[in-house]
Amino acid sequence: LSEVRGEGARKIGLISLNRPKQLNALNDQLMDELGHALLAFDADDGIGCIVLTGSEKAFAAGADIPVLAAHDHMSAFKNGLISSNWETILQVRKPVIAAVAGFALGGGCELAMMCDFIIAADTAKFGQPEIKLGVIPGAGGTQRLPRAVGKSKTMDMLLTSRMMDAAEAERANLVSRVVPAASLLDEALAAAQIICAMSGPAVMMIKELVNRSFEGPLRDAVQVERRMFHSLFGTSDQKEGMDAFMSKRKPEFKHGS
Ligand code: DAK
Repeated sequence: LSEVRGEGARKIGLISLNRPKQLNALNDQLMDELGHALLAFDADDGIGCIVLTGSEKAFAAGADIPVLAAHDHMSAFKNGLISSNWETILQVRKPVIAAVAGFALGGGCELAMMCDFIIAADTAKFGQPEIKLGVIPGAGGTQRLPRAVGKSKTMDMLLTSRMMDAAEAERANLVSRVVPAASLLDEALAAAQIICAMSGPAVMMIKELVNRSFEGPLRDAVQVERRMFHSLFGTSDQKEGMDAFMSKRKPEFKHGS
């Protein structure tokens, strides 16, 4: 869902992820719509800043697991797993603020980290629980999370699958601020409104330069991550992990044997 909010010469593009029954699990259609909405706002001179949000219960609970579960190694490698619009957000030159309430897990956490900064509701929970499915993060999580919160917390979260609540996420610098859930959208829109009133070129240059401090080796690393992610679709643990999730039972992993 996308709409224009705010006042003044340059307004805010607000995008809301909206698959409530699946906790905003990210599938092709949603990622394509998101990609198009982002590019449309980016191209619109009347828009100065973009806010990306989800629902009260979930920003996004990750990639759509039944979609992932249908893949094998070659289909993942040849066609990608989900829409090519996964990284469209990285082409956007205007700032994108993630306003996160509830779950931001797996690809949902990775999507939030691809935004320029995260404002969290006190209900927010961040995690990269892919290991429970017998796989690893596939959209930058192994690279962007350590850049944000450091190695130890990243290892802890990725290896144990534990979630981080909003207070911990603020202490760890994953989010820029935590606000009461009831005022999340207002706070994010207020920040966006301030940015809209700033010089557009300066805003775009700050975004480009701050991102440059992360981007060089990151891209290569994410590409390596992608190939490894694809390769896990050749393991029985991936089939088992995803089947167990869909059958609502505990997985029994064979550890690659
Ligand atoms: N996919 C599909 N459906 C999901 C889902 C998901 N990720 N997460 C939740 N749902 C669905 C549940 O199946 C359930 O559906 P029904 O049974 O009602 O039909 C409904 O949403 C409500 O969920 P729960 O009943 O489980 O609700 P709870 O409050 O008990 O638990 C939860 C909420 C978020 C803790 C739990 O649903 C959960 O653990 N969800 C899975 C989280 C997860 O493992 N996420 C990581 C997925 S892997 C890539 C790009 C991205 C990715 C990979 C590659 N490339 C570009 C290569 C990303 C991968 C991932 O994100």
